[in-house]
Amino acid sequence: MLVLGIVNVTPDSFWDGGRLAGPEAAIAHGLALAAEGADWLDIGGESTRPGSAPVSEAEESARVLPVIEGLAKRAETPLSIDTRRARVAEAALARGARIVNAVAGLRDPELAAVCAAHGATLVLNHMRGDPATMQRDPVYGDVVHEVRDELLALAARAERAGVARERIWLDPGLGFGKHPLAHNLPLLARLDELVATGYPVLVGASRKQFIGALTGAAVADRLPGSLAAATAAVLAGARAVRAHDVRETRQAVDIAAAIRSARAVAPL
Ligand code: PMM
Repeated sequence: MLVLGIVNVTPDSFWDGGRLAGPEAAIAHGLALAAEGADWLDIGGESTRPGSAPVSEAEESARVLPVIEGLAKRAETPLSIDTRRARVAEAALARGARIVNAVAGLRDPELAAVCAAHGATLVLNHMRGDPATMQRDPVYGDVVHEVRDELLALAARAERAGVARERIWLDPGLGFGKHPLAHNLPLLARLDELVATGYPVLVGASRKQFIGALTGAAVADRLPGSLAAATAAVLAGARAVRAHDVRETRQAVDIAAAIRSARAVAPL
């Protein structure tokens, strides 16, 4: 069970935006998350918060590349670049990242080829619409089937571009063009249908809006709900969860994973 620690080098992410001013603070945060038990660090330089405005490629690169370079030198932990852009991904891979977290899927048509050329692992995140407008009125028939089928189509495209099948992960993209309850909850409740595709599944629920919609809790008070969602994801077969709070998530998912694996153990 992998815990993916979030390092957002952005002024405007919904929870940690603006906390990591400058590369040194971001590197120190990444090292702290690794010490707390992160198996993988996810570095992002463009907020995809609903309603957020895009940043330029130059600005995004200036935010993330020094952090990737610093962490690659100082930590053994694998690094992913959370980006929509093939050129940012390529520069990050050249500086020591090994994973591309394709937060907007393959909208940049070069992204899969960049991953293939570097032998990188590729996380395909499901996003309907774009961050500026995606939460306006997302409409699905059966959200679980549609998300699964769209992710499978992206995976097929990535494989055609040369990415090895075993390097592809799927992520249902909670909050990315999803109604907080009508869409995110079935995606978590029926996560086993995504797991059944055979691709490893990553889930990012940490402190997201649906937890606030269910409980009224402000972002700062959503850790318990985040741990419940991570636990549900692991029990349904997710192989990794993306988290702001690595120490607490580590313990929750290790217990959930142990409970799940006990299903397979014959009674004494
Ligand atoms: N969520 C956010 C950003 N990147 N990437 C993946 N693969 N899955 C997610 O759920 C995801 C993501 C938004 O959260 P943040 O602003 O706290 O990083």
